[in-house]
Amino acid sequence: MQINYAKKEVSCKLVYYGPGMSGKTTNLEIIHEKVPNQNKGEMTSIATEGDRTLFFDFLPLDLGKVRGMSTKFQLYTVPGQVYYSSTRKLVLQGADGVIFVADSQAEKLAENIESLKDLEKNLDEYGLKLNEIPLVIQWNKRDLPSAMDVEELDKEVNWPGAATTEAVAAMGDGVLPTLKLAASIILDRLNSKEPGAETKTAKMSPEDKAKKEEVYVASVNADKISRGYFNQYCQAQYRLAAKSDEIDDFKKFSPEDKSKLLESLVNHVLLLQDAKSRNIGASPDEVEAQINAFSKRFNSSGDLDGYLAKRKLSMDNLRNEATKNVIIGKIIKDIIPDVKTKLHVSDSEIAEYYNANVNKFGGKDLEGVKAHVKAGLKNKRKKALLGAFFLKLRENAIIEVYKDKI
Ligand SMILES: Nc1nc2c(ncn2[C@@H]2O[C@H](COP(=O)(O)OP(=O)(O)OP(=O)(O)O)[C@@H](O)[C@H]2O)c(=O)[nH]1
Ligand SMILES: [Mg+2]
Repeated sequence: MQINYAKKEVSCKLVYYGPGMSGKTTNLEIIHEKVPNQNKGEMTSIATEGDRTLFFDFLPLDLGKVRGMSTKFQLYTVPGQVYYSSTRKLVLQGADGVIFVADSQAEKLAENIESLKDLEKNLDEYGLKLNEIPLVIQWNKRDLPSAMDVEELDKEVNWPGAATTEAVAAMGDGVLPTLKLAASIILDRLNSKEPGAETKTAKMSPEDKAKKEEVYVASVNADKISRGYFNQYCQAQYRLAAKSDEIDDFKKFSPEDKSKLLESLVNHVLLLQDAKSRNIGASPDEVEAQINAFSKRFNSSGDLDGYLAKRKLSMDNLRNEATKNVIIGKIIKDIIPDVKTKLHVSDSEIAEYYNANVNKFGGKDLEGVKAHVKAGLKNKRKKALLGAFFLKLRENAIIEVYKDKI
């Protein structure tokens, strides 16, 4: 939650979570349709392939004044498909509240439970608890014949004891009440500098308190980067780059290294934001193709598993990297249509580099190192192009880095 006292403005992030096809995007579409124009911004969706959400949907909303403060809500949905676990985690970052859209159909019970557990796990990584964060569970698709009784659903799914609503999102029923309920719980929280809340805080152990007060290391436009997420990013980057025999369980970084890693994470977030504004995403097939290309390094998939295990990396870490690479590739094509020409390295350039650095090649002749030199020069050029691109993104962004928090 960002509070700007000077502008008397509160900005909250509310995330719609839930299994695939439960109706999260539909909720946002209905809100977009029903809310008067002056109160809403544009809805952005990154969806292809039968309208499944690939990254997230986003809708900024102005809910008017509460106690003299104007309240803005940023609504997000996550992609429900099991595959997109890392994206869900990223979207959840900095959430002030969650609406869990459950599919009421009996055959979806297991998926609902799995998705809520997934939410619990992802929140935990940000130091948040399912029964502490403002949470509303929406029993959606009440119109379908196999919809379970809400009492039954409550017993089976609602172990956090969250507030619940019923909806037929596709018909627009129950969508705004769910949003209003979630918004009121979040705003109550804002006002809860009341005695009750303080007693609760006072009772918490110092560790719990530290966990609850999320610390941010940077903000990039509307997104905030928590320290927890940053630490995970550092470990993952280290593991991706490390030589496998030297992996530490937990790598400690120098302040300089941390600063550099934070710069690169800020770039990563800028990239995702830019991709969103260009409607660019990475489809599962594209991500898979990247991973396949990468695993060609190994002889069989067993070796890829071995590589990941040695580096204590998960498939998610790899997918994250692959997704980033796919998106970078597309953005480059978008901003530099003639990228192929720009990245072309000519024979004379290769020869020139070879002649200038001939002592580096240990007596090998030009033919023997040509491919290597070519790849190196191409990489250098790619880096320069990307550097210029990130510089431009940074110029147009509002970035704050809290060095003392890293
Ligand atoms: N019968 C019925 N269908 C619904 C209801 N709400 C949504 N749907 C339909 O369910 C399908 C999936 O809805 P989405 O809103 O795209 O689902 P989602 O949760 O965003 O799915 P992912 O992006 O894949 O995670 C669409 O065909 C909707 O029209 C409902 O209340 N009743
Ligand atoms: Mg969706």
